[in-house]
Amino acid sequence: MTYAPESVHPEKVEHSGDQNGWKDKDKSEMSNGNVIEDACKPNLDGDKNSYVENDDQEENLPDGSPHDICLTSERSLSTVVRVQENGSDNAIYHSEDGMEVNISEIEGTPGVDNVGLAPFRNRREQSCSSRRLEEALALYEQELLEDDDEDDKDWLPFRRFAVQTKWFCTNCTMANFDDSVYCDLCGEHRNFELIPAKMLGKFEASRERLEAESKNDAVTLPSPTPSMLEESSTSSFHKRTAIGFDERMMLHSEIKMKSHPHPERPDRLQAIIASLTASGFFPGKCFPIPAREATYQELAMVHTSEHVDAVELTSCNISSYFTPDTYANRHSALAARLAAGICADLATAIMTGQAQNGFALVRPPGHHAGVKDSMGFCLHNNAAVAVMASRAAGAKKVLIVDWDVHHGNGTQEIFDSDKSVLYISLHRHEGGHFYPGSGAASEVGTFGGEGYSVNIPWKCGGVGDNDYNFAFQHAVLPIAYQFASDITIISAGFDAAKGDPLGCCEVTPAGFANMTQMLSGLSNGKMLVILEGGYNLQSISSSATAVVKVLLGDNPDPPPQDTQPSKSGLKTLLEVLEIQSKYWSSVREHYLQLQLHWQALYGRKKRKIIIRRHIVKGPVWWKWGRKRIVYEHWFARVPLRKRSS
Ligand code: Q9C
Ligand code: ZN
Repeated sequence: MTYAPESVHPEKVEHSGDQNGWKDKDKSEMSNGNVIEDACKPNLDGDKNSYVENDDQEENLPDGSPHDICLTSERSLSTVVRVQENGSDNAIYHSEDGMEVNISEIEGTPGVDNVGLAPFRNRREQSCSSRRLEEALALYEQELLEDDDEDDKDWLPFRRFAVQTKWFCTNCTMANFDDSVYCDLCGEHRNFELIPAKMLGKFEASRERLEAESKNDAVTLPSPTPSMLEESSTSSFHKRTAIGFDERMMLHSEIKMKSHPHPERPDRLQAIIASLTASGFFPGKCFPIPAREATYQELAMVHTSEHVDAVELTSCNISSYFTPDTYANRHSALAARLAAGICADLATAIMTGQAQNGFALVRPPGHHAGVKDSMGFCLHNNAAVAVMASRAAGAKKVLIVDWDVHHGNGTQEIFDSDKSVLYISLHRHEGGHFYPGSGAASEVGTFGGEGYSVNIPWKCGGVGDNDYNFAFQHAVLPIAYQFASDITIISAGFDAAKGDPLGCCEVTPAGFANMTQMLSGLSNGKMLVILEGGYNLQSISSSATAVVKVLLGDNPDPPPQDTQPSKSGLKTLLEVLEIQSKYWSSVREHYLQLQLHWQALYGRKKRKIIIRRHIVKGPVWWKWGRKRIVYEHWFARVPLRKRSS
C-alpha cells in the first residue's frame, strides 16, 4: 500500500544529505518529475496513490460562469452535502460520491442563512449564503431553458442542491439530516462550538501564517521562548510533566474532494489544547519541550528508506493518498517528522530524568504505520521512534501499552521478534472484522519474540471501564510487572472513549485516568503518553485532560471494587490468559482464578444440561418411543389407550 510515484525512482534520492540526513536539493527535482496528467481525477488503480493533484491544475479550475456549473446525476443530487473552500473565491459543492459542483462567488449577503453546514469548521463555508445559491440557481435555470440538448433530460435541476442538505457534526463529524438539531451520534447541538469563534479566528490566522511560512521554505520554530522554558522549570513541580506540541502539526489536513470531513482532523489537537488550557495544565503546570523534526536516520531505524522517501515525496503534491483513508497534503511530511521528533525527544527527556513523564500531543497518529506501510491515518510510527530514542538514552526494556480502540498492527510488526519491547494492546477485534483486522490473542510474536506481543481482542463494541479495568488487573499489570521495563510508552488513542464515532465503546475520562494511574507504578514512573486516534472532540479533550492530571501526580478515585467484567470481556480474558500463561508465569494464577469466576457465573446451566443428558439413556427408538407417549398425553390430549387399540 506504499505510495510509490512511478516517475520518481526512490533510488534517485540519496540519503547522505545534511546532518539530519535530509537531502537539500530533492524537493524541486521531485516536483518536476511528479506531474500527474489527469490531475483532478481520482486514480482508480486500487488504493495505491488513489488521488494526486498538481498545483498547476488547481489554478485551472473553472472560473465560475454559469457554463461552469457542473451537474451530477440524480442519485448524487440527493446527497449533496458540503461546501468547501477552494483557496480562491469559488465555492465547491460536493456530492457524497465525490463529484464537484463549482459555482463562482456571487455578490450577496454572506452568512444570512447558510446551507446547513457544520458551523465553525471553516468559516469560509458559512459565507456561502442561500441567497447566493438562489442566484446561482436562477442563472443556471436560465441556461437550462436556452439549452435544448436532449441528453440533459436525466439531469435534475440545480434546485435540489439547496433543498437536500446535510450538516456535519463539528464534534464527531457525523453527517446529519438538515431537519435535526442534535447530532444523531454524539448528541451535540448543530451549532456546537468547542472553541469560541474569537479564538478560532486567532488560530485560523496563525494557520495561514504558518502555511505562508512553510511555502517560503522559511519555517521558524514556534517553539517555547527561553523565558517560557526558564519560567516553568523554576518550580520542581513543573519539572514533572513535559508536553510536546507544535502548531505546524495542524497543517496536516485532508484537501477537499470528499463530502465527509475526515475524522483525523486538525481540530483534534486544538480541542485538547483548549481543554488543557482551561484546566490550567498547559501552559501552566506542565512544561513544554521544544519541537523537533525527526531525522532521516531516526525514521529509517523503524521504517524502510522507501517508506521514508514516500512520505517525503507527498510534500510535492497538493494531495496524496496512501490508502483511501490515509491522506497527505503538502505539510503532512513536516507534521509527521515533527510528531516523531517530539516523541523521540520526550522519550529522551524522560529517560535522562529531565521529566518524570510526558504527553506527546501529536498528529498524524502512528501505530498503524508498519515497517513499510502508511495506513489507518498513520504516516510514521511515532511510538516506535520513541522506543529507539529511549534505547539510545539507556533503556534496555521498553513496554508499550496500546489502548487505542484499533490494533496497532504497525507497532506490533516493527517489534514482532524483539524481546526487549513488550507490546500489549487492547482493541476491538470482532474476530478480525474490525479495522485493521490483526491482533488476535494468538498473535504472540515471532522468531524469538514469542510472548512479547500480548493482544487483548474484544469481541464486540460497547466495551467500557469495567472490562478495561478487569483486563488491566488480570493481564496487563501482572505481565508488565514481570517484564520490568525501563520506560512505559502508552499509545493513547481516545477512540475507545464514550461518544467516539469510530470506536463505539464506553470508556470514560475516569477510566482513562485509572488506566494511567495503574501504569504509573511501572518503569519507576517513567511514562510517555502518545496521542494516537480519537475522533470525538469533547471525548478526547476530557480524556486527555484526565490523563494529564494523573501524570501531574493527582490520584484519581480507584474504580469500585465490586465491578464485574462483561461476559464477553471475561471470555476474552480467559482466551488471552490461556495463551499467555505459557510465557508469563505471573498470569497463571489469574487464569485459574478467572476459570473459577466463569464457572461460578456461567457454569451452572452447562452442568444442568449435562445431567439431563445423563438421565436419558438407551437407543434412539427407545427414547422416542417413551417421549411419544408423553407428548401425546400432554399436548395432543389423545387418550393413550385409544390410539393403540
Ligand atoms: N473501511 C487510528 O485510530 N478505518 N486509525 C478504515 C475502512 C480506518 C483508525 C475503514 C481507521 C483508522 C489511528
Ligand atoms: Zn484508533
